[in-house]
Amino acid sequence: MAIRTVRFTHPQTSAPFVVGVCRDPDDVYALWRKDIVLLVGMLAALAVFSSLVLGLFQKWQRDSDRKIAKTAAALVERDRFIRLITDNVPTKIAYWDNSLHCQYANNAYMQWFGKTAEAMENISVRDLLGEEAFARSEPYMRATLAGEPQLFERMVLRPDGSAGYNQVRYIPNQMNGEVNGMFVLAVDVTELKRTQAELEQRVHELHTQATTDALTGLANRRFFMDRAAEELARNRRYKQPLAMLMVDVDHFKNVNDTYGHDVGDALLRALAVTMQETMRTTDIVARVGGEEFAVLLLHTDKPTAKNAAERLREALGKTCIQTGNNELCFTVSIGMASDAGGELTSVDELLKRADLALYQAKANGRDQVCCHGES
Ligand code: GH3
Ligand code: MG
Ligand code: MG
Repeated sequence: MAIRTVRFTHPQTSAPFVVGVCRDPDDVYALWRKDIVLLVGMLAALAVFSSLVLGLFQKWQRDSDRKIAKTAAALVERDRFIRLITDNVPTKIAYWDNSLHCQYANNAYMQWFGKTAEAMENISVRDLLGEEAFARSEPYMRATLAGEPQLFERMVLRPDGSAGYNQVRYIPNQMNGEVNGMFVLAVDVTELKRTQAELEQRVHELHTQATTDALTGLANRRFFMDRAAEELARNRRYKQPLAMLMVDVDHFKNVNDTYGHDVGDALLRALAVTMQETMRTTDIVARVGGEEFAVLLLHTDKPTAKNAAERLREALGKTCIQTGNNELCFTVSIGMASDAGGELTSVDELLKRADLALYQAKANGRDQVCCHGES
């Protein structure tokens, strides 16, 4: 709007006067009209722009809702998938948070402890295992929560009271250097353990059968020869003396012929007991033939071995068995061969020398000890 200044040239008048100003309303409204058109135009533009933005926002929201719903559905499906797998494996699987409260347990795990899913939810490990089992497991759990995976075997009592064996694996759930909890994987190895124990027992029995004489329980010839070979090899290295005794019962055939085979067997068993009682525990005593025994005296020089052989001969001579009213006693002959320290390399040679000495003892009239190399 234009402002015009009007100056009166002769304003001296005492009478009031009125100034009338008149404007063409078209001029006035023209201005308004221009503004209103502008305003309406701007509002329309704003409305169009807002609707556009709103439309775009709603589309984005619908898209992201769809995406969230899809992701949620995928998560539910994955959860179902994982549960389907874990619930159908015999391995017991659980997840414990770092305050040792249960966050997940599969069917096998719940069944092992006889618990329902509701009972398992957020249960503390101490409540689940009980004080004693918890005390045994706690060090492994602490180590796992410190980031070290654990693997161990454990005897556990089932809710029905029966004992079982678990092979247990604790795996730390580590993220960005922090352990948030731990997975527990436990495999029932009860059957495996039982089979393993049976197998070990069988191996032990087979080993015993292969190395022991069934009649007397002494070492058999094979075991004796193997041990003698080992000891000879050791002696060559450490230059230690050793000696071998061959012991043969005198006129043993008479026992069988007169009293029967059973009595002969009983006498052989009695002689075996005496031999074990008389010799040192480090000596190796074996039954190497029908009524022949052998002894390997470790770290023993010739004079000491000779004394031991004499002691043995006397002890065996006093070993008698009762047959009815009779007491049966027999003498033995002993051949001895010795090695001062690493001279002999072959067990057969040592055995041969002891046999020759035994032959000598028999030839000299029995009930005596003969040493190889001495007449
Ligand atoms: P010597 O040694 O004094 O020359 O006479 P011997 O009678 O002991 O000699 P021989 O070697 O001829 O006899 C050994 C006997 O031992 C023959 C066999 O009947 C008996 N014999 C061998 N093994 C066993 C056994 O396991 N049980 C019994 N009862 N007798 C056995
Ligand atoms: Mg004989
Ligand atoms: Mg004999």
